[in-house]
Amino acid sequence: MAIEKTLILIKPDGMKRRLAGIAIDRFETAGFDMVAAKIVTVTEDLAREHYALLKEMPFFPNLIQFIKGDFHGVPDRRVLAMVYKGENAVKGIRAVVGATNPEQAAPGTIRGSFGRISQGNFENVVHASGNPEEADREIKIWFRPEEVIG
Ligand code: IDP
Ligand code: MG
Repeated sequence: MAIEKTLILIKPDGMKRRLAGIAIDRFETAGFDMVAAKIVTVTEDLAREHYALLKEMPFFPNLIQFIKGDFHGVPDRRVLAMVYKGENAVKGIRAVVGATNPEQAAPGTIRGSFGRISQGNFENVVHASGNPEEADREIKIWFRPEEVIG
C-alpha cells in the first residue's frame, strides 16, 4: 500500500451550491487527511495549465469558462483547492468522487449524488487527480511546497 497525495478541487458549481462541507465529510469518512487547502479564483492561465491535456477536446472552451466560474451566468468565482493524503489516496478519492459524467456516476458517489448536466456542461462538483503522475503535476500547479503539510 502506497501513501499518496492527490489534488481535489471543489468547482464553482459545488461552491455555489454549498457542497464543500459534504464533500469534505465524504473524503474524511473514507479515511483521507486534508493536508492543504485554499480558496482560489481561477485565472485563464491557471485554468489552461490545469486542463492542458484536454485542450483539443470540443468541450475545452466551456470547461475553461466553467472552472473560472462564469459558465452561462453562474457567477461564482471560488474554487476550493485541497490536497488529501492517505493509502492509495488517488484511487480511493476517485472512488468517492465517482464517474466523470454525472449521469453515469454511481449513486452514493459525490458526482452521482449532486452532479448534473447543464447545456452540455458536466457540472460535476469536484475535480480529483486521475493517477499519481497527474496528482504530482497538479499539486505543483496549485500549491507551493510549504503550503502542503506532511
Ligand atoms: P475527470 O474530471 O473525471 O478526471 P476528465 O476526462 O479529466 O474527467 O475531464 C475533466 C473535466 O472536463 C470533467 O470533470 C468535466 O468537467 C469535463 N468534461 C469531461 N468530459 C466531458 C464531456 O464529454 N462533456 C462535457 N464536459 C466534459
Ligand atoms: Mg481528469
